[in-house]
Amino acid sequence: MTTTKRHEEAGLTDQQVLDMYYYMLLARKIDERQWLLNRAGKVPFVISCQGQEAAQVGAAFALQKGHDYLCPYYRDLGLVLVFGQTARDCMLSAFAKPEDPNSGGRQMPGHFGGRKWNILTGSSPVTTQVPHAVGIALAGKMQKKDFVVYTSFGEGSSNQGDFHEGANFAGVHKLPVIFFCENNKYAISVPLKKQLACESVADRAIGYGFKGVRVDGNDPIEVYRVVKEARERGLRGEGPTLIEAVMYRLVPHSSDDDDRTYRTREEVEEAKKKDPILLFAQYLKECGVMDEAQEQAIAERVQQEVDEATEYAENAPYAAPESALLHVYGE
Ligand SMILES: Cc1ncc(C[n+]2csc(CCOP(=O)(O)OP(=O)(O)O)c2C)c(N)n1
Ligand SMILES: [Mg+2]
Repeated sequence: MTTTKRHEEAGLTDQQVLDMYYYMLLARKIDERQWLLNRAGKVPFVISCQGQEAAQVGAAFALQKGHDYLCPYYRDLGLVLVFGQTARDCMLSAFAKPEDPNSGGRQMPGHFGGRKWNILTGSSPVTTQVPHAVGIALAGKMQKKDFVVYTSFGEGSSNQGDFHEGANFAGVHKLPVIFFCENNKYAISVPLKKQLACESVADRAIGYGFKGVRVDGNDPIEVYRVVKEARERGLRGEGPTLIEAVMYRLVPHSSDDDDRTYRTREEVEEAKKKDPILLFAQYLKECGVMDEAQEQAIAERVQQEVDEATEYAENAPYAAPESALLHVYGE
């Protein structure tokens, strides 16, 4: 049986979807390794992308790398890998080594940032990245630049004032912002039904005068398609778009959380049947883009990158203790 090549209809080549698969798998395997390192007492904290890779990689492929701006959130490993961060960068951050490009090991993992990738660093209070994204878009509009700003956040974070203020301002000024909500059904232990009284996060766009779209976050091709459309709308001066990608957080909130206290194992096992990586591998095989040998080769390449990154980061030197006071007080 051959499946229609939905990716071609979306404007993606066979090579591009293979690359998407590679990035999704790389994100997953870095994440899995970091959990092992955490449990072995080698890295202090992990905050996962597991279950969200399709949405992150699909979105990243629809943006222009090195040109558009990203104001991501802590789970966006798949997104930042496509924009240029490497497995080594991520491991350096996990081990809090000074070579970490995000912050020299000074921030928690997941605080992605780097001028060379147009990734704006974030802070720990959730949703603060949203008004920042809106501000960058306003600056771009005033300077007549042709970039869009992409900002992502969880569905729980869409209840914060920062989201509503940012969305309102961007709507009024028709700014080229893509508000990308990764609805993974939980905000730590709080399930979706206790977070929102409305049907969907996407509906919130109506209140701010722009388009809201709900998309299957386990399908990178669909996510690519809607983010590409949102980008084009932004560039045409038609203002922002709110995209709600629906998925499931496959692991606990963080390495410090025990999700057995608030959700059943049956629920998690059920969600694993829709694991975006398994579904995408299946799609690529059914439409003849990837065979067993290619799948194996991608898995080996990823494994090798993760191994090398782990070894490098573990052996990298720590910062000198006296450097802890740098950038804290005026010199
Ligand atoms: C302003 C603020 N309140 C609370 C927290 C603690 N906190 C960190 S992550 C999180 C849950 C966020 O849930 P959601 O937005 O759905 O994102 P997810 O972690 O599910 O991807 C909370 C409450 C915080 N960091 N900042
Ligand atoms: Mg959530």
